Amino acid sequence: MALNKPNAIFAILLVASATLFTNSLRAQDLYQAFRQGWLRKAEAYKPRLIETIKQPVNLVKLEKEPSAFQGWKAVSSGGTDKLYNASLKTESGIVADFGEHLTGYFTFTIKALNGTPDAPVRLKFTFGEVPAELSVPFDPYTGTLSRAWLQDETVTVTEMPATITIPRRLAFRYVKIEQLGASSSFDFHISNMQFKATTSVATTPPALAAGTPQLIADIDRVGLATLKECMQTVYEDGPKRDRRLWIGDLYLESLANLYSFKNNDLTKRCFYLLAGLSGDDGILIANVFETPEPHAQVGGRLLDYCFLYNVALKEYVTATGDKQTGLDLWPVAKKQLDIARKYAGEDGMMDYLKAGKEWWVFFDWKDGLDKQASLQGLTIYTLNQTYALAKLLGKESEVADVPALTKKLKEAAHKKLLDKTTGLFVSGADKQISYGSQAWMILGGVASKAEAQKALNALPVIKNAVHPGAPYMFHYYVAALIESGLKNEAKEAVENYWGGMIKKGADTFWEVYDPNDELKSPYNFYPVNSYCHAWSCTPVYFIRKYPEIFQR
Ligand code: RAM
Repeated sequence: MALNKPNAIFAILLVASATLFTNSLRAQDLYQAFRQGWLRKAEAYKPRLIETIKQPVNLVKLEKEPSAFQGWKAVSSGGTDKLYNASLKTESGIVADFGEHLTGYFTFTIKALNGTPDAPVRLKFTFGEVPAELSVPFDPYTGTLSRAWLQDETVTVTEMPATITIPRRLAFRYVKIEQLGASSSFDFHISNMQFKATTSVATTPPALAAGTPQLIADIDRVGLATLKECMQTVYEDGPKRDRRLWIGDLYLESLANLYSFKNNDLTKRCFYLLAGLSGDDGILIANVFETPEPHAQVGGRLLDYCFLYNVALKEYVTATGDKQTGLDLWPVAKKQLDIARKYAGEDGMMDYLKAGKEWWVFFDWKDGLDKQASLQGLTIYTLNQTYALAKLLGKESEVADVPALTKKLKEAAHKKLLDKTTGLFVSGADKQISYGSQAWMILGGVASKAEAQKALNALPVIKNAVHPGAPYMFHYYVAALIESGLKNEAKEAVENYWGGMIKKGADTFWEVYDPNDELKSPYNFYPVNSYCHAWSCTPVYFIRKYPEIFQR
């Protein structure tokens, strides 16, 4: 349609104002000048995945056993020949064990044994990281996360022989094979199974000191396996679920990596990716996806994780001396401190109630945990760590207000949250006592060494103390024990908690572990928990960073 003159002028004006509007929107992007460069660097540091072909090592039977983890154990039931040589019709429900946790792609070959294949065959494969995942019915599904995270896959085979790869990437040790539909006029069998396992880990860390206690060596081995499985083209939180980069998980994985596989490029990739995908306001988004294009989870704002980005960056620059990455990403770290400034009150206390309304304030999977003390402690910790980063980078002048703010928050916390009679830190209106509150107050440096020891020593005998709900919070508790000089207690805590998982048969460490409630799930259905979870790998960091505590 041809435009007459007034219409043409109107159209030109419209385009011009639209361009102005878009430009003004772009101008609101705090990192406009850097964003594409950060994303390019993230791409440049993307690791090549190492692929290894694995075969099942055994067949197993799953047996109910009240003393086994979640009530199920896998008992060897012979070699894989039994499966490969027999008709699947008679072996439906058979379980193959690959002997270790693997992440990658599953391929099987199916062949007719006798008769003429005259109809499709339908099979169901269920992949599990732990025995209970293959034993507990998934339906009716009661979980709060997508039912589709559970790894049961139906495959219809229309002709045979056939070699079929299940398209979905899987994370598992055990696979159950069931026959859902077949014709009576022919028999068939699975003649081969293999798994293309992937990880970006290419190195083997040094052996632990001779004489390291066996349990610690086992914890280290399982921690390394956990970390290796989570190290794909980003630090994933869990290869089964959520299969993405979360800042909190990245922090703990990058610490463990510094003392083990030393894949610094992967750490850099994750820092740049998160920076490149942060909000236009400069605030980080807690979790991001790599495909089909790198993108952040819309609305995924988690306060504690914004702070931990700074801490992770500081630890990385300190350990590697890579100031360039620190300088590139300094604007991001600096910006996250606005969160502290926004919620710090005149009285030196963080307005945790307001923050809780405006953010997801996480800290742990623990119902009822009061987060006042944790938030106050983490904020102080972050201010300290970010200031240390600024010093490393020669940027103190850009955060000149930080030392005074830190002091104010610290003094207020000491005055308002330390119960001088019990020696314990309290949190919230009900003065709740928790492991988390003690840990974060101590890491924030609110307690003197003597006060810290007093608080941590008092904790185990407090009846109503809120315990950590997940290994994530347990990490900070152990870090606080070490920080306070309670070395034996730190070692015992690692031996009891992660050693507890080892004793229950863990091949990789779990997302959630409550020694008194093995069926605990933040998602109302424990088979959807992740049983190879990044934030649970941190004993690797403790054991290797502090050999004098753990390796003797
Ligand atoms: C869990 C994820 C991840 C964690 C978040 C907060 O669902 O698996 O590990 O960082 O919660």
